[in-house]
Amino acid sequence: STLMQSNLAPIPELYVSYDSAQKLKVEAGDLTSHDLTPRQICDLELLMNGGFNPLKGFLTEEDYNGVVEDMRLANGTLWPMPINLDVSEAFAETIELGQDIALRDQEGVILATMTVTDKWVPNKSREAEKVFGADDEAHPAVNYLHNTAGNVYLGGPVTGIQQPVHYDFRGRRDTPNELRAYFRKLGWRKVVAFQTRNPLHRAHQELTFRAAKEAQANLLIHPIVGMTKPGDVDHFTRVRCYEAVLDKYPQSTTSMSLLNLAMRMAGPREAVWHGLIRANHGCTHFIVGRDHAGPGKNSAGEDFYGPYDAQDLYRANQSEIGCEMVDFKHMVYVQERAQYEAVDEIEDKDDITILNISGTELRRRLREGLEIPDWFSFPEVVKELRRTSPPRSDQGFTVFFTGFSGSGKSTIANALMVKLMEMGGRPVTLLDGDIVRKNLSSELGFSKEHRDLNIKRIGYVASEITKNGGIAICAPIAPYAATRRHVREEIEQFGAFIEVHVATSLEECERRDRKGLYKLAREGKIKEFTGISDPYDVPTNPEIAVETENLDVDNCAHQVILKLESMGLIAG
Ligand code: PPS
Repeated sequence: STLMQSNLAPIPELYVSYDSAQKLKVEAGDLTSHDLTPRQICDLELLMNGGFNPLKGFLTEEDYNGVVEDMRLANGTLWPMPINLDVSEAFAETIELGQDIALRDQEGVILATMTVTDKWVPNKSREAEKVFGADDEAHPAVNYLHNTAGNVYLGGPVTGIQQPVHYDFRGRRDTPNELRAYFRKLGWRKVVAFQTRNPLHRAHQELTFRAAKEAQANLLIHPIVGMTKPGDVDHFTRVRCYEAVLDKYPQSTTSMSLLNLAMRMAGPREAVWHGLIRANHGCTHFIVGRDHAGPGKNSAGEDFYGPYDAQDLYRANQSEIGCEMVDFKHMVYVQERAQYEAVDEIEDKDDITILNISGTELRRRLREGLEIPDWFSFPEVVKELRRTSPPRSDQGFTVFFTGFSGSGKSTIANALMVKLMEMGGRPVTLLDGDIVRKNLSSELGFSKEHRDLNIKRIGYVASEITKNGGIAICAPIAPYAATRRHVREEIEQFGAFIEVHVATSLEECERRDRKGLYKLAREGKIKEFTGISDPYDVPTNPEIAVETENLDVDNCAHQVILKLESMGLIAG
């Protein structure tokens, strides 16, 4: 028959034709333009290529309210995730309703234009509560919402000019319509998608293989290469791993495509969103596991969502999602039988040995260079992971001192540097507060804005050093907890971050007053002086706090060395 299956017919995109795009691109050069953030680029790509169908642009205020309150657009359509163009207040002030703006990527290339129909200040706490389940910054998306996202949202329809440019794995990226056409061509009527942001090991291979068999469907491995949870294995490494695993499936039943989605780790809502996206990509089935897209623990140390909340919400909305749920078979390795089995199908549990290696345990073994058994993963995958995650003792790291002026940060940092250089092995760079302010941050003062800028610059340099296998020692006051946290996140992508609170009391610092600054601050001759006329957020969870009042410098530095040893960062 010529009738096309609904999951395989083309879906609407937001792109204009090639000729119009050329013209529009020139015209858009005169428009006010917004430089998209990495997350907005991901969102825009899926808006334009139909991955977020039926959205036609960034949400309007009315749609946003409906989505936040009960997962529905104003017209009643199911849509669980706010997709907003967040901008700064300063930028928003320059925009009038009805105005067209150009949306540029980070190199300045115009990807789209947008007609701004809505502009509003969202209630971020409400968004956090409703969408992510709690206004708790331990949730990566809530943290993003409060600390990275702009305070004003712009909404309105988008006109697509061109796709964001990708230089990596080009042949493995497909738009929804490209995948639909591919399935059509191969005659794949049923396709079960597997969402992942982690490397695949044998258990995943088994479960996806089984899911496909059960649904009598072909399998699409559909990993996220946009933005995942901070701290995840980078997508370059993962894709090389996926390519190795792809060979382990029966040929011609399984395919892989990369999805440039910016995840929010929103658990249940995220599962529904993922299903809608997969339906747009021509899939008929979707695997939802235990704790799907879970963000980890909240600030009280508990899980944000129940382990099966995602499956429940998905099931309740399945008919509207248009992509049937295949629930995750929890696969475990049975040592006596040397094979993986679905845990709910094992009857003789008392007589057998079930082996398992958690994600945490895997990371520990990589970090410490320990064995990763063959039953757990594929040798090719382990080899890739070891290439990117050498043992901790071969990785770079950052020691970040924080404390009041005159607390002894610089002195201890210097001693630490000398001790590390004595040991040898890695290059060491000291980014001392005073030194940084003479060069890297020479034009900055001590307002909150300038201090944050100063710390972010130090964090940037330290993250580059850490990434390249060196040791960065930083010693600024760094009075703001949120900024320290930002730096920690940036660095922990590449190596360890050791926050050292030099816990000398303000009274003691003032008594010592080594530079005579406290006296001037008391007299009002220095304004905004930390501890006197400016705040200092005492670190709540530093890796180590050193007391300088009863210990000499050498001893304080030695304490840090011991900590580094216990973390496996330096050979004992
Ligand atoms: S910050 O807040 O982290 O950006 O500060 P930092 O770069 O570490 O710079 C702190 C040093 O600058 C001197 N100084 C002041 N400190 C705090 N508040 C005010 N208003 C101020 N004005 C000058 C002071 O010598 C600090 O040096 P340290 O090494 O901390 O004693």
